[in-house]
Amino acid sequence: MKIAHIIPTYNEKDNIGLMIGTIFRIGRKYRSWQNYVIVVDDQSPDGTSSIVKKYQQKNKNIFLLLKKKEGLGRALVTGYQFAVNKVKADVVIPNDADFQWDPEDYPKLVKKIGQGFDVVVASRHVAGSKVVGWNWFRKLNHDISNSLLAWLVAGVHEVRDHAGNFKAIRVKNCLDRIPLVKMKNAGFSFQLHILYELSKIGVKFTEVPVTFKERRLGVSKIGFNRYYIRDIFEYIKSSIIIRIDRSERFFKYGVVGIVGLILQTLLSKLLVSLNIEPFIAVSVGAEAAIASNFLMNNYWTFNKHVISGMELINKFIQFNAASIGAVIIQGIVVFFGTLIFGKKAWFWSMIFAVFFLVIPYSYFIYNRYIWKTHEH
Ligand SMILES: Nc1nc2c(ncn2[C@@H]2O[C@H](COP(=O)(O)OP(=O)(O)O)[C@@H](O)[C@H]2O)c(=O)[nH]1
Ligand SMILES: [Mg+2]
Repeated sequence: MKIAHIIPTYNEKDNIGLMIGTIFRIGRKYRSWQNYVIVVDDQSPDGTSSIVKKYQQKNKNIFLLLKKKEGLGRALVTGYQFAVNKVKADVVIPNDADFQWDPEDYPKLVKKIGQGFDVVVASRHVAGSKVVGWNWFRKLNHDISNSLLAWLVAGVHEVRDHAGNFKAIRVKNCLDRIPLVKMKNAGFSFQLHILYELSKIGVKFTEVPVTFKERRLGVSKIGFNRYYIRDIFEYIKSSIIIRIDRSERFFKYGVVGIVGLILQTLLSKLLVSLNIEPFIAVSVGAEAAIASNFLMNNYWTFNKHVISGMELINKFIQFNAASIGAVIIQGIVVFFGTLIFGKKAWFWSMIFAVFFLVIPYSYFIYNRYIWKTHEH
């Protein structure tokens, strides 16, 4: 198993060598692990990179990515992309250089990946977690971004600690499905954004309790400077964008469903009034609703990924194949409903079928098949 450790650095000359050494020392205890360290340095003026270069001479598994000062978020995107595309890692583990997150904990994270979890977050908010030495400013800063913004405003509930860097992420079928190129976060809002992106593709999350310590050497980059203010605003903006993204889709989804049901009712009513057997009328109506749902979802709900031409036809056939069960369920229920209660019962039979059978059925099918294929 290839494990890529991503360490963003800005003025970490006192920590980076020790961090690289510690990661490899721990890794050697596990025979089947190949460890790689990717240091993403924003040309730190303190000469962090020259220390990394020294280590590189003895170890081929160390990479140094040098870029201009663009912030933590940009550094992490660069590191993640390198880990996925160049190192072709199986697991990615970002961590800070300053030992606040103890690298000794990383085997615990990897083991959870081995147990089938896709995203394993080192957490300060689960039973057994501990935080040492936070002052009121750090605590307030964390509580606002974590509890107020990430949990309440953005509504990301897959984990309780959204703000930390230290985590393990499976690459195959997980991180490799995230559009990293589109992530533009400059600052620490990257942490929330990546969790949100991962939550959207429906992977398995877990949290591992750890002790979060004080920085031993060097200085924190957090404090009142122009980067910090920019990052705070970016975090607020990200939280709101995530909330809108979520609720907008949920809202549109509901509207599409209602429009489909109205269309189906009108068409079925028309056909019944033309003396067509109700179970056939309802089946035709159901098919019309499927077509309407499909087109509205394509051009409205998922308007950022509109498909067209041959692909639209292919997808429609796929969508129909998945939805055919819904047509059949309604046909059968209306057939027996009218058989037992008379022809007039067609409408309530249809409503019963839609709410108690078709909606749960579609929910299952969409989650299982349609969104899977949509995400790629
Ligand atoms: N490449 C890069 N790394 C950064 C930047 N800002 C912070 N880091 C690194 O990100 C990690 C966490 O930063 P730190 O200053 O400890 O933040 P704090 O723990 O919130 O006080 C450390 O390894 C920093 O060197 C940046 O702008 N660019
Ligand atoms: Mg730190």
